[in-house]
Amino acid sequence: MSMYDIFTINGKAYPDTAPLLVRYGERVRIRLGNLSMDSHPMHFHGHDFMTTAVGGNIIPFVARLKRNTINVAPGETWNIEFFANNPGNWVFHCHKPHHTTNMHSMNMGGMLTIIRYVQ
Ligand SMILES: [Cu+2]
Repeated sequence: MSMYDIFTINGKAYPDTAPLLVRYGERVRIRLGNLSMDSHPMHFHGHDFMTTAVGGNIIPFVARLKRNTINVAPGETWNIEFFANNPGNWVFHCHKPHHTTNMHSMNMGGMLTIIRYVQ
C-alpha cells in the first residue's frame, strides 16, 4: 500500500483543483511535470492530444503521437497539445484509482481536474 493518501495537481486535490478554461477553436498546451515518486497515467476525456515535447526537448512533428493517455514517470516532463473542438466539461485525471480519491474516500478527489469550455 502506498504511504501517500493525497495526490494533487498544481498543489490542489479535487474538488479544489482549478479548472482549465478553454475557448472553442483554441490550440491548448498543457505542461505536465511529475515531482513525485510514483508514475501518473494522465487521461483526457473528450479529446485526443499530441505529445509535443519531453524533458524540455521538442518532439519532431513526424514523431509526435496522438493519444488520450500519457504516463508521466517520476521526474519526467511532457508537453501535450489539443484543439478545443468538443465543447463541454471534460475530465482530465490520473488513471490510477487510488490517485483520484482523497484519503481512500469513495468520493472523487486527488489528481482530477476539469477542462471547461467558456464563451
Ligand atoms: Cu497518479
